[in-house]
Amino acid sequence: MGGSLSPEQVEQFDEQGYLLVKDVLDPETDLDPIIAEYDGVLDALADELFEAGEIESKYEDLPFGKRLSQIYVDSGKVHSQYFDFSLPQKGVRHDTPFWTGPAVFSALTNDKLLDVAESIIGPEIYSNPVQHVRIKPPEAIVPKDPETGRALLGATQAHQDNGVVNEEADRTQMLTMWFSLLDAPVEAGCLRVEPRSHRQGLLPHCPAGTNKNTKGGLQIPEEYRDEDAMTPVPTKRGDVLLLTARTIHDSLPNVSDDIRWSFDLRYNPIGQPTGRDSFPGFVARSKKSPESELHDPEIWTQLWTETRARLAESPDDRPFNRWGADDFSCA
Ligand SMILES: O=C(O)CCC(=O)C(=O)O
Ligand SMILES: [Fe+2]
Repeated sequence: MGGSLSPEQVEQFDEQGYLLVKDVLDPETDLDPIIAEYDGVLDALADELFEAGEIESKYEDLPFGKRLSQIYVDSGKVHSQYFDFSLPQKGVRHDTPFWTGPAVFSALTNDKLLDVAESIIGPEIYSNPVQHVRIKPPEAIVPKDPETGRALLGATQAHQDNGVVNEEADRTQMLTMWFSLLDAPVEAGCLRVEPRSHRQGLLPHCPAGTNKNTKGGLQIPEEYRDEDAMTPVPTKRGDVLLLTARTIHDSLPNVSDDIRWSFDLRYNPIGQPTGRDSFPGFVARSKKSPESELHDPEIWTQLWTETRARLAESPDDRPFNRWGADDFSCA
């Protein structure tokens, strides 16, 4: 379990643009503490919404996934920002919620993940702040956007992660590490990748609402990609999927009856631009200067709290990506 990649795995990643690494994380010791932490976050959300009269019950007897889904249905809203360990791309307020608890921090700094990252980007590892938790309820019940009729938190459209950051990061060796907290089979809406698509450079991404993209989110138009080549990558708890910043990927809709729950983290060599420099990253591992590594989850929370205050006072008006899309993040 865990550990560095073999030379064959590194070669496969270089050739295919993605790699599924089985059993990197231990479901019980690495993932269950994160799930336990989010139980408390959901408790707090239920309390707030109940007190505000937005839900009829706190649904305390339901298991996490069913409870979260029921709360979204009952309130008619998705509350993804409440759980996320990042901030929205615009409209940050002093009270914008986010969650940067110690269990989340321990995932970002997990040695097994960093060993894998080191095999790809070397031993000077920066935790890039383009990162999300995605907890997607079954698409059939998730509240819809009243204008488009699309699920507010549904399938992700085809994109390259390089396409959803600024030009500054075009030469950054940004590695995406995606893992599911629960098994993510095809029906739960696992990721799909287009193998070898990373070799063709950065492709155009169309913002939602343009005639090339009626679906929402940034999307690479179909003529630039091979829909038939899209390969689903179902994951089990503990598996980690690696993507290059140029690998075309999307996700399937969640047609199961439970949530699809994932973390997507990004790492790059220290010193390279992150593509979102108004957000705080940190040194996760440095062989050269171990004293620069961040090991304190409270300082990490403080970085995000300060960032929130700064952005609430003076919003950063620079677009988050070169395509001028509005506020939907598919990164
Ligand atoms: O989890 C998803 O649906 C999309 C994830 C994604 O695009 C990413 O991790 O870069
Ligand atoms: Fe992505």
